[in-house]
Amino acid sequence: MAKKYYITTPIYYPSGNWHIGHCYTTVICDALARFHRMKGEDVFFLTGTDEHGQKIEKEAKARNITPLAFIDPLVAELKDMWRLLDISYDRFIRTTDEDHIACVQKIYQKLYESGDIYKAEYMGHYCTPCESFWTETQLKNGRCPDCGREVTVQKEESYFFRLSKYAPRLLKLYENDPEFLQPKSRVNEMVNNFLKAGLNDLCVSRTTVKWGVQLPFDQDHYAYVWIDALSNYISALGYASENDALYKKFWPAELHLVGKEIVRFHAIVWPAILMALGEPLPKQVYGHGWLLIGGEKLSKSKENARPELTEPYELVKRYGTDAVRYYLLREIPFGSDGEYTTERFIGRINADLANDLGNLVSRTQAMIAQNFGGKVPPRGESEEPDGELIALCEALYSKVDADMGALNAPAALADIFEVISRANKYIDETMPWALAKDPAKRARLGTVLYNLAETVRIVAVMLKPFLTKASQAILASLSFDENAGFDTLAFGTLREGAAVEKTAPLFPRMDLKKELAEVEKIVKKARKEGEKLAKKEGSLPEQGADGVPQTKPAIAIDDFAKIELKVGEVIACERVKKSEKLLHETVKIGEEVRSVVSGIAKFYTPEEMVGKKVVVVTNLKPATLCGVLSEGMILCAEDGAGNLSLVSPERLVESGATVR
Ligand code: ME8
Repeated sequence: MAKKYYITTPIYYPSGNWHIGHCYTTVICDALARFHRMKGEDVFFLTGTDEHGQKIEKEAKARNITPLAFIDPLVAELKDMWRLLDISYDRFIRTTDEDHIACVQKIYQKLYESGDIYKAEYMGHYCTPCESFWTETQLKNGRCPDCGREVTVQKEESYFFRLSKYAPRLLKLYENDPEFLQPKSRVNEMVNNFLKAGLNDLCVSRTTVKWGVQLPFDQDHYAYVWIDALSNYISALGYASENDALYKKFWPAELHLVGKEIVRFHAIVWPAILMALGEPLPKQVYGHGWLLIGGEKLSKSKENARPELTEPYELVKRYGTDAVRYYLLREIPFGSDGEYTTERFIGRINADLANDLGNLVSRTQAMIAQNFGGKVPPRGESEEPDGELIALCEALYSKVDADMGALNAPAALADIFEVISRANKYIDETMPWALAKDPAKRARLGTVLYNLAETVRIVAVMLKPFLTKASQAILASLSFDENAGFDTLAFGTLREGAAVEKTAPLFPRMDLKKELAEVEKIVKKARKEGEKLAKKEGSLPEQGADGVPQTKPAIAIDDFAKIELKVGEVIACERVKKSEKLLHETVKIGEEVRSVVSGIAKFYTPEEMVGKKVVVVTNLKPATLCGVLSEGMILCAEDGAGNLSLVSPERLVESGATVR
């Protein structure tokens, strides 16, 4: 029976603003899934979306639509992105899928019945954007230790999971199974920062957030999003359902690949839940590093995610699926962070794909066309330096297999490209163009070109998990089976006489300067469009023609009374995609939460805005600015030079207070 291989990505928050950082986990998982399939293993590759929780509930409310109406287009966008990147998942799970919801309810019921979930009063510090509760000691300067935003104190009757009970077993797990969590540095973090201090029981239900899975034993309570989300790894296989054949076959997973910021949930909470359920643990959780821009995590809520530059759709459109996959798989040292720049991206593609791989393929095709009428010549007798090239080709699979076993795609690609470089050097050493001039050397020329074609074929087979498009094109150009697996790797498999076609250059060389200028143009154009849209759709504050504030006619007090002004507190803030001027604030006004767009991005960063008390015009007709709903206007003072400064109450007042 074939070996099974179950691999998962985290499930994504459907928040839009996708950037290549998001693609990192999934592209690596895809390469691993494809690699294991080619080994003949029975692979199940899972990805999906994490759709419940307060954030979604609020976003939908702010737009006056249902959560699903808000989420569905984003899920479609994500699926489209995975299609563009050739992601070969076996299931795309949504936490709103019926079978998932039923499974989460069964998990809660089981844990409640076994006493691992119990009811008590909860008070904690909640970070809404991160959907995380923190204890007093975990806060950093009173703020969320993950994102630095303000937290709110929340108190309610809740259900708790006895996480504390599992701390000793978790510590043992880390002692006895060094493979469970990788890389090693993350183990130290879990053990020293969390486990050694002992664990608190985890609050696993909410009454305030209704967009979630209702608990089967208490209808007023809804599942905590992280328990809901983590359960996807087994609900997707039919755990605790009538149809649990996939679960029986594929669980435990070989690998949960996740970003380092969510290791805590996967390496502490998730194994404890599984222990409580009496189910086996995944064999490995791997916490990978981040894609950085300017030294900071590329992030949708920070200004560094310039959509025109980092949106996967744009990148694939400009450079192709393989270039984006290659960059992600090759450039970032596995386990560490890696900086993204256009220069590095173009540099990588030019050096490796256009020069090394592209040249090897096109030179081989051209020389076979020129000298052997486009047919693979006979292999003939080997002589030096053929042996070294052949030996490298023959050793390649076991090297790449070891690399992929260690999840090290950059090392696997480095090994494949070592063969490519060796083959290019082989061309320089054997000088086929000189052999072609001497009729007595025709057999030798045939051998050299055979060896090159065969190396190209082997390299193409090995590249299939990584470069999904180019590998197919190369194999097709050699009239070799595009579905070829690793069982075709023996050197000498390529048939004499097989047609070799010349293909268009696989990766045209890019001019970095031109590319940078082009990218700058795209950014400028996108920003201009954003501003135009903002002006057309909404009401950015107009200035007088010369920047001098316009004098308006006097109004009666009744006119002024028509304006409703209230104090609000900004609880979340992000930049508006494609706009230089706009910020999108989530403002809490008393009990109400509103989405507000304001033209202050040049004067305030999103991080600065969070926690600020502002004055909001609350009875302004809603408008859409750059596609984002605005349900009010934040008041600012504007100086003669057009600089804006927020208007705030001078003394501490509650949000919701009236301004008059
Ligand atoms: O965390 N570099 O979802 P998510 C590398 N819903 N990886 C990055 C990245 C960057 N700059 N930015 C994001 C969640 N990612 C939860 C998971 S699982 C039960 C629930 C990665 O949409 C991130 O590390 O915020 C994670 O692996 C994935 O994108 C999804 O992140």
